[in-house]
Amino acid sequence: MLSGAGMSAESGLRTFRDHGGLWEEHSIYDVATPEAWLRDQDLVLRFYNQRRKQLLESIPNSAHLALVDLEKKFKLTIITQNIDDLHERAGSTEVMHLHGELRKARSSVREDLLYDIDGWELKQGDLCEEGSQLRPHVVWFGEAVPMIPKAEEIVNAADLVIVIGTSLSVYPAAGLIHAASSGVPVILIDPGNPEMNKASDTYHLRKPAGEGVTQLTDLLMSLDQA
Ligand code: BJW
Repeated sequence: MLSGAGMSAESGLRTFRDHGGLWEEHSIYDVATPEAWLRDQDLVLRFYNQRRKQLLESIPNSAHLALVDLEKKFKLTIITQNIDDLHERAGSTEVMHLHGELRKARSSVREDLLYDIDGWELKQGDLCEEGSQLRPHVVWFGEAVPMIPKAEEIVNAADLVIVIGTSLSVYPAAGLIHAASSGVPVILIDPGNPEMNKASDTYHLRKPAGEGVTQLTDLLMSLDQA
C-alpha cells in the first residue's frame, strides 16, 4: 500500500498541491529544499514546528483505522510518503516512511544520528551529540530517497497494490506503481486526478480515503480463501 497526503486530509492535515494546500502558502524552494535550510533555518524550523503542532492535535481517521483491520487478515506493508505518524497511532505495525518523520530530528552533518522530538518544537541551538544543529528528519526536494530500493522490492512482491491519496507527481515515489509485477492489480483511491499512466491492471476508485478505503477493506475482509 502506498499512501500520500490525501490519506491524512480527513484528519485535518493539509495536502500539498490541492486548492488550499501547503504549497499555496509556502514556496517549496523556501521551506523544503537543502538550499532553504542553508538560507533561512528559522523559517524552515517554524514551518515544520507549525505542522508538528497540528499533527499533535490530530487523530487517525477512518481510512487509517480500516487499514489496521486489513492487517488482521492480510500481510500489509504501508509505504507512506507522509511524515505524520497517523498510521502508527492507528495501530498499523509495518510502516515505511519514504520522506521521513515529522516527530524526529536528525543531525545536519550525520544522517544516521536520529532523535525523537519531545513535543512540537525544534529550535536553533538544539544540537546532535557531535555538536551540530538538528534539522527536521524529512526528505527535501533534491535529496536522495534512501528507502526506494526496499520499497520497490515490497511492491514487486505484492499480490495487490493499493494507492491512496497521492497526486503521483513526486519521484521516485510516484514510480513505485511501475514496480508492481505484471498482472497484479493496482487500485487507486483518490477523489482527484493523479498522474497515473494507464496500465491495463489499474483501477481508480474516485472517492475520499475515508469512504473508499472502508469500502475496499469491507470487500477484502468479506472474502473467504478459495
Ligand atoms: C485525497 C483527499 C481525501 C485530497 N482522500 N485523497 C527539479 C528540482 C528539484 C527536484 C526535481 C526537479 N525535477 C525533478 C526533481 C525530482 C523531485 C521530483 O519528483 N519533482 C517533481 C515535482 C517532478 N524529487 C526529488 O527531489 C526527490 N529526490 C530525488 O529525486 O533525489 C535524487 C537524488 C539521488 C541521489 C542523490 C541525490 C538526489 C525527493 C522528493 C522529496 C519530496 N519531499 C516532500 C516534502 C517532504 C516533507 C514534508 O512533508 O514537508 O514530500 S514534497 C511533498 O510531495 C511531500 C509529499 O510526500 C510529496 C508527495 O505529495 P502527495 O502526497 O502526492 O500530496 P499532493 O498534495 O501532491 O496530492 C494529494 C492527493 O490527495 C491529490 O491527488 C488529491 O486528489 C488527494 N486527496 N483529499 C483521498 N480526502
